[in-house]
Amino acid sequence: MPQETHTAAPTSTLAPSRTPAPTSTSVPTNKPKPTPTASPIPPTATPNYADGYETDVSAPSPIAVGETQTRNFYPLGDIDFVNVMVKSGRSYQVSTSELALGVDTFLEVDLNGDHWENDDYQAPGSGDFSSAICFSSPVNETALITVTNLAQLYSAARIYKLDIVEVPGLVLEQTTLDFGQVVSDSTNPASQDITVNGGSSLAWTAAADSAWIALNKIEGNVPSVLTVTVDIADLQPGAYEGEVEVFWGTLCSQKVTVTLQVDPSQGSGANPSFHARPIQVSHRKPALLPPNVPVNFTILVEVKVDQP
Ligand SMILES: [Ca+2]
Ligand SMILES: [Ca+2]
Repeated sequence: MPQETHTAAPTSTLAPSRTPAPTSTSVPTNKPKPTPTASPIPPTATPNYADGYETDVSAPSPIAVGETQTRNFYPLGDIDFVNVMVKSGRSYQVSTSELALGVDTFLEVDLNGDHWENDDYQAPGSGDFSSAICFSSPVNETALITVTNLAQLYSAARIYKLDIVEVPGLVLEQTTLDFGQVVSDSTNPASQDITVNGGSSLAWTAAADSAWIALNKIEGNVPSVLTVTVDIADLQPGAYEGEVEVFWGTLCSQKVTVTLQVDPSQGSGANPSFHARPIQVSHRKPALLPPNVPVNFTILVEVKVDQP
């Protein structure tokens, strides 16, 4: 008997899948070019606008005799401190020059307990605010130079030049001339002398600042004597003070103070005891009310009962 065989049911064949339509290849777009990344800038140090001699607060920076330094006033509140070696018996001139806009130097020198200072050596109206000091040293020592900006403006542009040079020394034997008390309308007091000493044949000039002071010469060479007279003809009674200034070198000068007391002459009626006392008339200023201001009056009425 034939055995029944099972034929395997035909498996369904998979319907052929549709092949996907080829997709259109996308047109390559222009890819944005990578922007170059900025290379990092290495951090720079904060710019220092101070002059090359800073900082000089804790220890002044040095300058040599004959040297010129270009400096500025920066940062805020900057004051320049400078040291210079000076020698006994020598004289020196320290000065500032070529001041930028906003610079008005004030110069000081300290040496061996002595102090000199100068703001402006040019006259008012010159527009020049530079400074100069001449000094002589009795010792071999370090002098301290201090420069301040009186304009109080501080930036890299507030520039000036500082220099120190040796100069011939000049010595005035007198620093004051006191002509004492003189009676008005009398003869002038006796003249007095200023002795001018210093380096060999050093030239000097002189000037007085007051019309009542006269000089017998306005220039000379050391050693020499400068004679000073005072003329009281046009002076009213009172105290007078003037100056004689002697100049040498480029910027150096020294002043001699001249004092004089002119007293009233007798018979001039200047004695106050003979003056009639002026009659003093006082005017009482009336009180004024501003216009259109109402004024209130209060009238008090006292009623008395008549006694029978
Ligand atoms: Ca400075
Ligand atoms: Ca000045």
